[in-house]
Amino acid sequence: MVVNPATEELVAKVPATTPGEVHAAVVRATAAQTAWAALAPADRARTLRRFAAVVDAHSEELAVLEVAEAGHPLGNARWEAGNVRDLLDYSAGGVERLTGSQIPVAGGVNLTFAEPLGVVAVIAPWNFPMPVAAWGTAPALAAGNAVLLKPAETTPLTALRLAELGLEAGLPEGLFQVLPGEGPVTGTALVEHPGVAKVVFTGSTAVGKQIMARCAASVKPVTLELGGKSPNIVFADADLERAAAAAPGSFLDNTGQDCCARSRILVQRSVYDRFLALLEPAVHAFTVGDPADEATAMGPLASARQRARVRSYVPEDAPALIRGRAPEGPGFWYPATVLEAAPGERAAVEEVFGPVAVIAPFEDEADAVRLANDTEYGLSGSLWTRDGARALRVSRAVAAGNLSVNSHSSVRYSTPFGGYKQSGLGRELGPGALAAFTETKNVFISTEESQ
Ligand code: TXE
Repeated sequence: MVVNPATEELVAKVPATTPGEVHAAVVRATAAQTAWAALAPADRARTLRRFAAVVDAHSEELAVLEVAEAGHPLGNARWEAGNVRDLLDYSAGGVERLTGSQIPVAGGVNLTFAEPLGVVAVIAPWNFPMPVAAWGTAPALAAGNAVLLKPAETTPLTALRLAELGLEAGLPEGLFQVLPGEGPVTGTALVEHPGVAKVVFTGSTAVGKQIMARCAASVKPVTLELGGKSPNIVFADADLERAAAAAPGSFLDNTGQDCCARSRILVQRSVYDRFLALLEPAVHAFTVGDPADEATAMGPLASARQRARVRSYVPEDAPALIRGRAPEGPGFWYPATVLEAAPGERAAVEEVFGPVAVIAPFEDEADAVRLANDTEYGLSGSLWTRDGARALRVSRAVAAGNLSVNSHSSVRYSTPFGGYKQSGLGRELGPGALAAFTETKNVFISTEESQ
């Protein structure tokens, strides 16, 4: 059931895919994949470029759908539609560059081939339904695979529309299918199906572990993009005004429902009070309201369930250092909240996935690195300093997949994205994205003369 998070109105009811229908989809996808992989690479690339062009032509419609199903501010949703288009174009550019190699050996010729895996399952979450669906789908298709995409229960609409646009662009029937449904039913049927060669999952760490265990039963490869509890480290030598102005976006964008959210703010003790004083007005300036309004920076949480989860960590009346305002009336609203980090408190160590950050002082560089790494997660992190050597030292010392210096930017379609530790396994996007959807085959051909 799709409910508009800003109005609580019913947007659509989408039927779930049964395990029997999953099986039929795998059969169709397998046939389509064989033909797709046999096409000239230039033809596959051309089809994906057409897909990008059709997405571009429908970008406003896709953005509006994302606002309706996920509550994203329109400006963010437009960026997301552009991200899908750009990733399709980028992946198309990789089709003809996906080459094998020739390795010198004695007695013959040794060749390697990058071969498609077959049918890939992409299981997407509800926090960024449209881009994350594309992050698995675009490179997998480009590498010659078929894709079965299971969107989250509450956000299937952009995924379903993307599949229609793919057909319009000329993707073969059956090559890219969207299978809405419940995770434990439709998702499990996909993960366990012997005809599915790989699973790409973005979601909670708990479900990621279950999926990995299920895949282990048949040694099926997985890519996992899981949770985070990322640090935002502010050193005393930083441009404090800039760091404070940027900090709200780093944990309030997407209403904090972002695996890269910098939800642990660590500030060097000598500038802690000054930073806090600068942060407060910056949080209040972060406009909250109707996501369909272009001026809005933060919309509601994505569902009643997610708001209940956030409240279970931090009730709206819990003591806070900074608390923003949330609109009254219908909608799953929750105010921007900054808490003093109390040792052992769940909100300080677990992923809240709402507009909530904890803040704590640190003494020196070693202390900052120790605190930053004191988590089971390792997805992203930011550090603010004017000292270039320190920027590099600390970036190398923080155990996370995506670090930003004097910035909170983590995601580009052309750079690798993924987590250390329990934040995930494997990388998406970037130059290696297509290779993650191939097997390497090695062929040795003897050049010995026959006797
Ligand atoms: O995630 P689930 P939930 C984190 C975030 C959030 C928490 C819970 O902290 O508060 O997870 O969210 C499908 N087999 N993230 O419960 O259940 C499900 O249908 C196969 C971080 O909504 O992991 C959906 O499509 N699939 C995260 C997807 O998994 C299954 C994004 C994600 O849902 C399944 C989302 C199963 N057994 C939540 N069970 C990120 N990394 O950004 C569920 N699914």
